[in-house]
Amino acid sequence: MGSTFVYKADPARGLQWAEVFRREAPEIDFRIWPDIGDPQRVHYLAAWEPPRDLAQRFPHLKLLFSSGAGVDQFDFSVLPARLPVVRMVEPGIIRGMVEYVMHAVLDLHRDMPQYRRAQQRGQWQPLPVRTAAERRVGVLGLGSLGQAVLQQLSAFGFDCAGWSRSRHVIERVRCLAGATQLDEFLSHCQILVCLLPLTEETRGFLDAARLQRLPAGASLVQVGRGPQLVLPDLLAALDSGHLAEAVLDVTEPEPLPASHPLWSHPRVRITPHIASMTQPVSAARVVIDNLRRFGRGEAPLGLVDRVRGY
Ligand code: NDP
Ligand code: OXD
Repeated sequence: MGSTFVYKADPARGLQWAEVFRREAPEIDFRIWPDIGDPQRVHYLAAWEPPRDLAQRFPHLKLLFSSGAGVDQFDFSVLPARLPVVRMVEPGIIRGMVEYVMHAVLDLHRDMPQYRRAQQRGQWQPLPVRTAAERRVGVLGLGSLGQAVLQQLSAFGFDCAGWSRSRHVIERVRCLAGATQLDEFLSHCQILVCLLPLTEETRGFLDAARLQRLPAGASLVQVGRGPQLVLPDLLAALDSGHLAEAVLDVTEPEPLPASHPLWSHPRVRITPHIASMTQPVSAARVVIDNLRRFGRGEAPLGLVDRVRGY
């Protein structure tokens, strides 16, 4: 019996996945939701939101892929306990995130928010130029995205640190780990980039106390997930002057209501969760590669640890 792969996310991108599967894995019957064919043959599903009755609908499912890097949108309690879940680790989404964060960090580093405001006032007002080596940048989360971002930040010459649950070793980056080194890490960060996954441990992570640990005048780039940042605490930290600027790509809720005070805050920039996106062609190739790994009895790359939640 052959295998069916069902794709359940944006159908236009699904067509690009289909083309890659047709060329590079013609033995797999690739289908785009809701055209699932015989549900008994569905062995693989890639989805942003899997159907709630997944276990009943696809009784022979062998692998569930998230169509994005995050898996916080999955309700693990309704997924069969032994079903392996794989998050998206692919070069396209990594490149997109590196671009977004580099843009945000360079903009903050070179005082562009102040120059934009000065322009609005018609003011020609040079500020001292600092070198990248004089700017301390830190990244929360040293996964596939955090590490790629740090590689580029350190190539620019920034004074870089990173923080994660377990210890990592990254060239030219001061890597700190665990609760005992969090305050030391935060006190380093004149620009803090959050690239943590959303889990029970990271919900509400960036609160008043942690924002207060950043050096006075620090800025935040939030690209992880909205519920990690306590928005009233962010507003208070900005309004007290402790935080200089915030760049938010993710918020809670999304979309942010039009009446929310952050929209008009002069020192906040908001983008609508577009820092990065899975790129269909490179993602489909990575998924095909993972199917082959799985077929050889190897663990797929990006396998989620359900206990940790990422
Ligand atoms: P990974 O799973 O590869 O990495 C997660 C990192 O976070 C790891 O270094 C992990 O530590 C660390 N971490 C997790 N929980 C904790 C904790 N409680 N304390 C300390 N460190 C922790 O994820 P990715 O790099 O692929 O993606 C990160 C997140 O970026 C995604 O989950 C998603 O939310 C967000 N994202 C946002 C996008 C956007 O457009 N805004 C696009 C894509 C992703 P350790 O290494 O020790 O396990
Ligand atoms: C993702 C995202 O997790 O787009 O891939 O946020």
